[in-house]
This record gives sequence, C-alpha cells and structure tokens, in this order.
Amino acid sequence: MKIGIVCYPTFGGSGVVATELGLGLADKGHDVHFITYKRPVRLTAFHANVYFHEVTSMEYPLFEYTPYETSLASKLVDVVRFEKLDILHVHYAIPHAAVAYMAKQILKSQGINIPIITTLHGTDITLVGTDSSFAPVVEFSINESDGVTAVSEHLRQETMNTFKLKKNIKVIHNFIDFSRFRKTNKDHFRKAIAPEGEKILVHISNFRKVKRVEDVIHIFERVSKRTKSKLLLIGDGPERKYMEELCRNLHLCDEIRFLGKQEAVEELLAIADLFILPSENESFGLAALEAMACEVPVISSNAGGIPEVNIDGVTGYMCEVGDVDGMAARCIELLEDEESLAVFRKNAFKQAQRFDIHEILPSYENYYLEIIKSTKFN
Ligand code: GMT
Repeated sequence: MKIGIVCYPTFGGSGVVATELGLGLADKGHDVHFITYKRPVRLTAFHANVYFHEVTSMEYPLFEYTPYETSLASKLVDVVRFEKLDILHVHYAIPHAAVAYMAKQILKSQGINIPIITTLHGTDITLVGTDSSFAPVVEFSINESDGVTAVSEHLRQETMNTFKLKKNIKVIHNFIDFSRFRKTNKDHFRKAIAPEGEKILVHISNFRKVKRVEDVIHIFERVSKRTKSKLLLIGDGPERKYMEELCRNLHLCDEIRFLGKQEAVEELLAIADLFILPSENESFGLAALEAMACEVPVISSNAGGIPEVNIDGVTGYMCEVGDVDGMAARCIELLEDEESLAVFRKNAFKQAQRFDIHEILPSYENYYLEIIKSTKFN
C-alpha cells in the first residue's frame, strides 16, 4: 500500500506512535509518506521506501497566525495526487482530522477518492477536544473520517461519551518495538548516577499539568526518607521550572536530576528500578509501556487507560489520582523486597510483550484494507 501519515513531528506520544508505525509499515514493504512541518524526531536514518514531505507556509504581514491548516491541506492534495496514495492516516484529531476532510473534499472535486483514518491519542479528546473552541470541528471531522481508531478502550468510551458519534471506533493499542526497548547492561551509567548503590526511580513526560510531576517529587520525598534512592526526571515542558523550584524548596537537588529531553530513553530505563506515572489522565501511557519492556515495574495512578497496561499487584501498583502516600508506600514495599521486585520486573516484561509491534501492526494493515475496500465506490 501507499500510505500517507500526518502527525506532530515532536517528542509527544502521538508523533512517536505515528513515526514508529510508519517505519514498521515500511519494513513490511509499504511505501510510507510522512507529511508534516518538520522531520519527525524518530525519523533519523534513511529508509528506501519512506518519504518525508515538509509542509511550508508562506509568510505574509497580514497573517498574525500562519494558516498552517491551509498549507497542510494543500500539501495533502499534492502528495495524494502525485504519489497516488491509497490511504491517509492522520494522528491526533486537532487539526489533522479537519484538514484531512478538507483535502478529501478538494480531491473529490478532482475525481480522486482518498480514504481517511483518524487515530485519537488522548488529549485531543480529553483535554483539548472538549474545549468549545475546538469541539464542533472535532466532532464533525471524526464523523467524516472513513475510519477512526483509539489507543485504548477507555479512550474509545470517553470519545463516545463526549461526542455525538455516528462512527464506530476501533481500539488499536499503542505498541512497542523490542529491538529498541529491552533490558541491556548499563552498569556504568548506574554507577555514575547511583554510586552508593541507591535505587533509581524514573519519570518521563512532557511536563504538562496533566502528568502531575509534583506528585512524582512528593512520592520520591517520602521514598528517599526510607530507602537510599535517586530520581531521574526525563523530558521537558511548561511545569519544569516549578518542579525545579519544588526540588530546591524540599532540599532534594542532590537526589533528583533533571535530564531534559533524551533520545535514547531506553538506556536510562535500563538502570531504573521503578517507573512513576501519577497522571491525572492518560489515554494509554506509552511511557509506562516502554519502561515495562525494559523490565521496569510501574507505580501509577489508575487514570484513563493505564489499567489496560499496568496490572495492579502484578506489573506494578496503581492508586487513585493524587494518592501520593499510597504510591510512596507501594514504591517502598517493592524497593525493600528484592525478591518481589524481581518477580514484578519479569511480569512487566511479559505484559509488555502483549503490545509487541509485530502483534499490533497487522491490526492497522487489516483496518487500512477494510476501509479502502468499504470506501471504494463512495
Ligand atoms: O502524553 C502526552 O501528553 C502526549 C500525548 C500525545 O498525543 O502526544 O500522548 C497521548 O498519546 C500517547 C500515544 O498514543 C498515549 O500513550 C498517551 O497516554 C497520551 N497522553 C495522554 O492521554 C495524556
């Protein structure tokens, strides 16, 4: 198939999933065309059947806001027409689903039928999509997509509850590439970060409010009083400066390291004992899955789709959102019991295998074929 993928090219989960999906499809022989404003961060090496089409917008003094949507729609029309794409798969509803609808209508007027699949990732529904400045467009463009997928059952339900939908939503979970995410020996890193054999806790996110990074720090404060430990905070975003302030106020700067955005997170997960994810909302929790693939148990909230990934008492523990004491107690419990920790590590890995890219990818391929077939004579 010739597949067009539209996504955010940044470090966010939706862009990562879109890029890994595209690369996986290319490995299976499909031609994959990424269409976005910047080369996606995980699209680094050369691949024979992967193409990147950069969307550029004309600058004009009248434009206080550059009309990216118009440029993207024009680029989609161009790429679909001249590369003869079979399907367009857009990730994150805002604005991609609406732009795809616009491109579809233009192409229709030129006698070209392009099926559109929209994948919902989470905040495009739970946080941003419900805002009155977006909601009518999100609802309309989901209904106008030929196929819609959500990354968890919870997100599917939430979308159905939030919008008036005429469409079925297919659940296709996030996935993991074990050729990259697996436990490796990085003892030299461990020695550098925890020279006195301290336990290592890790949190990775985009430091937005929804991630509750302050809970991570408060959990760590409690844990470090009982167990010699270090906390690695990976990623960057609007909350980071407040979190740095909080660490200073709690006198924890020697124990907590802010590592910023990192490309090779698997190398840091390789030295982690626990992964902390106390999110307010989380449609799936790809970061937790990546940790589990590296044999790191997860202490998390039970928000959104996290229970579809983390199994309470098996691959980690889950507590109510904001239950800092509960999450700290669970961390201490595991860190002080090497035997249980080893069992949880193995369980986490086993559960992660359910989301192996090789298991999940065929669901996308089959869905593409189903949607192409069902839209052929529209
Ligand atoms: O985690 C984020 O806030 C980034 C966001 C994104 O779309 O870039 O991630 C969402 O999509 C990921 C991939 O499908 C999911 O694994 C994350 O759970 C989801 N984040 C939220 O729902 C908060």
